[in-house]
Amino acid sequence: MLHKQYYVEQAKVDKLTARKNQRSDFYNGIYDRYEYPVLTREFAPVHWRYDLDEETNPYFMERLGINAVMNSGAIELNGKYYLVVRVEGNDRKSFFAVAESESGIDGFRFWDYPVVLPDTCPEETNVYDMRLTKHEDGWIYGLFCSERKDADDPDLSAAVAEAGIVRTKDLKTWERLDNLKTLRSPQQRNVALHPEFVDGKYAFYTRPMDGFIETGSGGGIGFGLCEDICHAVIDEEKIISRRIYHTLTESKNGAGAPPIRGKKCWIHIAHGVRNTAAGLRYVLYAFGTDLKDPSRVIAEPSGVFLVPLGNERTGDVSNVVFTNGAIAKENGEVYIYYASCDTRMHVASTTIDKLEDYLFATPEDPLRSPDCVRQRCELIRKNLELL
Ligand code: M1P
Repeated sequence: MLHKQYYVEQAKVDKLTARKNQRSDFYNGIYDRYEYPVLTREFAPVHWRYDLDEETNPYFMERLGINAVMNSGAIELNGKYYLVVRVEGNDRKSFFAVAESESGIDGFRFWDYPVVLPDTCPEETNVYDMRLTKHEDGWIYGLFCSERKDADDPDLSAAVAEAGIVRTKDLKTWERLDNLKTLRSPQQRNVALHPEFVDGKYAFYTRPMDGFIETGSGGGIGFGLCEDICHAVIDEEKIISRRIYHTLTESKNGAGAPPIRGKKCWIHIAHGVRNTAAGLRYVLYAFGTDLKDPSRVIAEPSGVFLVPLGNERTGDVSNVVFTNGAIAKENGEVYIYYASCDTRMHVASTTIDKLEDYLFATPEDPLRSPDCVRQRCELIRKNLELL
């Protein structure tokens, strides 16, 4: 017989998991948003948080609380939808856990145990933000941020970020490979693996950074090739999506999920960051690259793709949306999973056709107010002729 509160808490998790999600009344024609987050910390199993033994926990106290669930990799396997979720404990450390759903928009339930990655580096203090790639070599790769204290810097917050690499066939057994080495960039975060070979090599989207927070001389989202994924080394990183003054990527940007193969291009949904008086603002933007040469940008619609709205604007790190997972279904539907404010997970749904129309028919950013107003006046003039 368990403590009676166990049944109360478990009923709350079961109710959340059983809750049907539905499209909200938000409209922009590009994607649909949903009424409820797909995961919050309240979805974490009771047996992850409480000691269920009445002898050692007579007050039924939470022992290992969960603070947030966020930035999740996503994959469809055998008709089911899986998120590899960044779960942050009350101790600030993140770990990965698989949550499974039949629909992709609701019913996500965590597996009994979190992912236990091979522990290969004693200095590694935190791991987060896994991007999953179903690669044509047959493996599912997970690329994530591996963070440790910068031993050369006395500042207590000084850290080093590298890209860790694991691979699996079933999301249960994970093999750890060497961390990615980028010879020209001291730090890396937001690294994703392209799903196909490019010139017979593994292709990575990188984010060169001089420091842990600041990208410094890092110019944007990079692209680099390497032959051996088990000991991945990249020399040259070609910047494909540049940081630009007075745009949403002015402070930094980073790849989202690995790109989706469309009919006309590789579809990328990335994040861009700008500074404001209220701190950094993270939004999503999109671009398209050539199907044969994924390092060549061929579509660059202007402006934001998705921003935090309503309740999405508040949380542990406010004014942030972040994506590192998306699922393109066989029927052309696309689920984009995004976190708000490093706190909870949401889904937006669209289609490949809509995304490509958005990419190619949305005008580019003319980068100056006078040109932007001319661009808008042209749209208004054309519309007024129709009204
Ligand atoms: O807090 C917002 C995001 O900050 C980082 O992103 P970036 O490297 O682009 O600054 C990441 O740590 C991410 O986890 C976090 O959501």
